[in-house]
Amino acid sequence: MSKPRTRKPAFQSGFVSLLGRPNSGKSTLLNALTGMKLAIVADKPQTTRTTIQGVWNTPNAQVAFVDTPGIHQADSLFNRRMMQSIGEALQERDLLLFLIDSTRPASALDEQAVALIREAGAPAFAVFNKIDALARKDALLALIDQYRQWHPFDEIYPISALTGEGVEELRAAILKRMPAGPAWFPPDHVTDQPERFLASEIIREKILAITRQEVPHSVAVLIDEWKEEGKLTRISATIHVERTGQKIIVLGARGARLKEVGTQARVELESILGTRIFLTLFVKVSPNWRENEQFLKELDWRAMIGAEPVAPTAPETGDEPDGPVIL
Ligand SMILES: Nc1nc2c(ncn2[C@@H]2O[C@H](COP(=O)(O)OP(=O)(O)OP(=O)(O)O)[C@@H](O)[C@H]2O)c(=O)[nH]1
Ligand SMILES: [Mg+2]
Repeated sequence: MSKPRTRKPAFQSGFVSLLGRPNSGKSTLLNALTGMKLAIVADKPQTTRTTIQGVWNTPNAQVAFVDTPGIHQADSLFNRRMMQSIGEALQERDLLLFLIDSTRPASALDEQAVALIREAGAPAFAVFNKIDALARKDALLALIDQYRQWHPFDEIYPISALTGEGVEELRAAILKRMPAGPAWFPPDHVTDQPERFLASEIIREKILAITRQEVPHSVAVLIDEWKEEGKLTRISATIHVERTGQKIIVLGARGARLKEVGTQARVELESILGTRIFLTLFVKVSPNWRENEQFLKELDWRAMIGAEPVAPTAPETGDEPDGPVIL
């Protein structure tokens, strides 16, 4: 008698975009789903400025997650670019995850954000995040009802991207929705962003963590130099701000704040890149960079690929760069 043949499950693969209003926890979830620090996180809105891919590999499946900037009203050239990248992340996806900060009441802006999901026409889950911080769980039910009225989401998941609560259930549900298909990326491909972009982001994350008000939106970090010398990587970067007052804030008394930023960034980069890092930071006032086409081009890592380190040609600069602060 012949043995009954067991059929190997078909390989599944797909693209899943993470969308939602600023600060809802999209990047935290990307990192949780992939188990890696791929996107920076801050308690400020509009932290993520470009789409960032993170690939999750299992023996039988490959899911490419795409983190996006928070859906917001664009008021500068830079913000319009961010909204364009969200538009791209809505196209041809197998699944959309719409993240909601459950600790905040729903507003008209949230309804407008949901409208983007409706227009995309792809299957979508509503992911109610930050349930660890909910004072009253029954408030969540009312919030879920509200979102259900706005859009017939395919599935609803309450989670905490921070503590991991509900993330495994979400992951299993995502997998069920992935179509049969080949692995689109080699198994060691974890992200599309180059190391030098990640480095500039880690530096920006440390600045966001220590500055308030208008500074986070005004900060851009460009890598000027990246030299690998055996086990040592020399990185030099310029932190661009829009005004002299912001430069003073970033520098701190006798450069102490900048030094702290550099130390924290270096320690994290050494652990991510697995090399010793020699980091040099400069601060420069670059008025109006958010409206400067050329500057935004340099900021876009997709334009950096294959490019040799370039000295940032900042727009009419207010003054000379400060530094270097060597760490
Ligand atoms: N309590 C709690 N905080 C969370 C959770 N997920 C994210 N946060 C916090 O919420 C803040 C925003 O998180 P991000 O992951 O940067 O949010 P985002 O949606 O990517 O934000 P943008 O990139 O600005 O659109 C950070 O302070 C996170 O630590 C969660 O599940 N619980
Ligand atoms: Mg983000």
